[in-house]
Amino acid sequence: MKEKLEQIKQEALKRIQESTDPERLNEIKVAYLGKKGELTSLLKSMKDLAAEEKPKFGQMVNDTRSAIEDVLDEAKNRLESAALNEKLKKEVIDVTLPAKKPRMGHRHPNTIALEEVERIFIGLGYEVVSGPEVEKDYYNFEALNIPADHPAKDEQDTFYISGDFLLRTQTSSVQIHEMEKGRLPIRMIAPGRVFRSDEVDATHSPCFHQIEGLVIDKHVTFSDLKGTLDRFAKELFGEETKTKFRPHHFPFTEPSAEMDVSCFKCGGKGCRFCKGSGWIEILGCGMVHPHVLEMRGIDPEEYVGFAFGVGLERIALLKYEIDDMRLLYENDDRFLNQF
Ligand code: 2NL
Repeated sequence: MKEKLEQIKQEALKRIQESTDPERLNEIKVAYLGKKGELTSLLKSMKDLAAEEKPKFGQMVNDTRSAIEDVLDEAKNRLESAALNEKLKKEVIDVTLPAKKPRMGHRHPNTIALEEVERIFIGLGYEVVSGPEVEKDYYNFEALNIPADHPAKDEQDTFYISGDFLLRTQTSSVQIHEMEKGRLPIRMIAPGRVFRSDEVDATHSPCFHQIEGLVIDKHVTFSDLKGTLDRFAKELFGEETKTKFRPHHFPFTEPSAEMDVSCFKCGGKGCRFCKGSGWIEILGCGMVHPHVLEMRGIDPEEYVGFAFGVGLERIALLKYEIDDMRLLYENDDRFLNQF
């Protein structure tokens, strides 16, 4: 039986030394030291031994058990630390690698253009005012001399919310609210989102931005309007820019005009950009209609005003030579990153 014990021990040690994974060690442990393992069955066969041999043999079995246990523990530690080293080697982090560059956002061309326009008018002493995008029919149309049956209401067909409420078609409504406050004089611009029931194409969108300006004071003349907008054009497109005012019609101003600027591409000689005319249309303007003042309780004999409206997208498209308005709304990084 002693030989058998020795044989079991040698065999177990050999199998332990040969194993390369900790799972395997567990199986060996069960096979030799488990309840149905080899050592246990040897202990069970002790009943065949002489009484005086029993304690001695029991001791030997226990010694063998602890010898196997020690070697098992040692092998387990060895295999586990080898596995850990392997893992660490595989997962090594190269701290010298250059970091990924974060994608930085920046101002949208519309915003750049808006801030430029605001800078110019703030410099001329104007206030920047904003107002609601959902308006009453009254503030969007009636108060601007556009009664229910006026043809201009067709041209600016919009999105009606319910009953009397609609999405504003122009930011003039902000100026009506400002006039209502009863503080004069007024020198303001109202930039903001406006809505019209238009199909999307290279120059139209159902939602775009407008900047309207309003001045109301005593002794304001058409020359003030021309001088102000001429300065605006020169600041925006360069000192060499010339302006031209063509008669036009708006329901809320009288007289009314459209302002062209000399083409900043060809200097007025005529090119593809200005379609050969040398001029580019920029904005609409005029002297505030006396009826508009009257409706707001301002005496047109005492106070006079001028107003203008300019499309923000139009400015951005011209300034950055973008030929399709849809590019401004697509949020394509490759486009936006150029500004
Ligand atoms: C255009 C024309 C314009 C106005 C807007 C205005 C506002 C008030 C009173 C009178 Cl409260 N007028 N705004 C005046 C003339 C022209 O815009 O073509 N905009 C893109």
